[in-house]
Amino acid sequence: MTHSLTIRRPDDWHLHLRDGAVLNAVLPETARHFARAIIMPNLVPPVVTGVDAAAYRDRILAALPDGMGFEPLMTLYLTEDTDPEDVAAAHASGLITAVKLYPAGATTNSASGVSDFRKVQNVLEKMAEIGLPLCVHGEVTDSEIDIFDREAVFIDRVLDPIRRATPGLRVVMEHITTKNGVDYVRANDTDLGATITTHHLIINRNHILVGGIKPHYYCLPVAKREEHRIALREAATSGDARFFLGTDSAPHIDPLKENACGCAGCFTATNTMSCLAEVFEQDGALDQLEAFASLNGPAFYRLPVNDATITLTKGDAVDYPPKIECDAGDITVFDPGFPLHWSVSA
Ligand code: OTD
Ligand code: ZN
Ligand code: ZN
Repeated sequence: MTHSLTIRRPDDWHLHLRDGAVLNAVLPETARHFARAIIMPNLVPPVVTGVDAAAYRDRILAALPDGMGFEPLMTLYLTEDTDPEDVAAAHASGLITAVKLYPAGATTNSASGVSDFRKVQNVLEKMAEIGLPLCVHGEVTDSEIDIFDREAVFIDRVLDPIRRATPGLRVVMEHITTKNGVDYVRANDTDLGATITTHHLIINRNHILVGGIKPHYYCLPVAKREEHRIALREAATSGDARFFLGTDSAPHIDPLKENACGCAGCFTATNTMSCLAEVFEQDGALDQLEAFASLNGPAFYRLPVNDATITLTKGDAVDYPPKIECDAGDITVFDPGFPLHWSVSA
């Protein structure tokens, strides 16, 4: 039996850090274990231009406690007014690592997202030309489409047409939640990858709704049926280089989650690596954890892997705080529903 596992330091290829008091509270939770993260641009107002991204990166670095190393990989929020030349300049200077596509209204702070995909075709073509990846929140927003079907319908109606119209565009399907998403990635070439969150490997829709509504398990895309969770587990633990970790750790203070109209998002930064070690061990795939968390993402983004390592050690149940304190209010840490035995050391 494996009791200790040393892997390259992981990266988080999809992370929400927010701003202000929440940024200060959550940044150390990620930086403790992760070397880099793709930083989501859905602030209010969103990070739209290179100037916005540079200022946000400065605020993140200023919030980093002394002695902690962490590299934020910035993204721009794609709008119908995005200027392809601004995107190209931000990429050329090394400021941004990806551009993020939100269908308007799909998730938290996505009101400025795209409604008419033809209006961003010029940006997508520029990105294909310069090799800049597009990160996609893959859900349609049409009110007549059932929320549990929105990812599958997006693949057929939006994603596949965009990819056909834009040869060479490198796309990351963010936080896939369905077998349809897994199958679509598997059926395509190396220009397509997908992130998978920690929580979608652990919860299905019953966890949200059976025995009382659990607001801290509510996120978007919403967790689906068990068969989909199993497909995600198979993809994540398979070693297939097209699948990699993007936690989508999305903090909201408790009063906004435990609310008659609660915000979407699971905050997993604190215990993600312990959760993943448990998941991969359950599936007899501890030997694939490094690929999923530390190798496949850099390969897709064409970045070097990290030189540093972390060590996961199995022992008595790991203590982690149930909530992170924040000047704006407490933030509840994801509860996987089973004890965690793998502690992380640098
Ligand atoms: N999903 N919450 C948020 C974003 C994500 O779709 C996402 O990436 C958020 O709060 O920013 C969520 O449930
Ligand atoms: Zn999203
Ligand atoms: Zn997200």
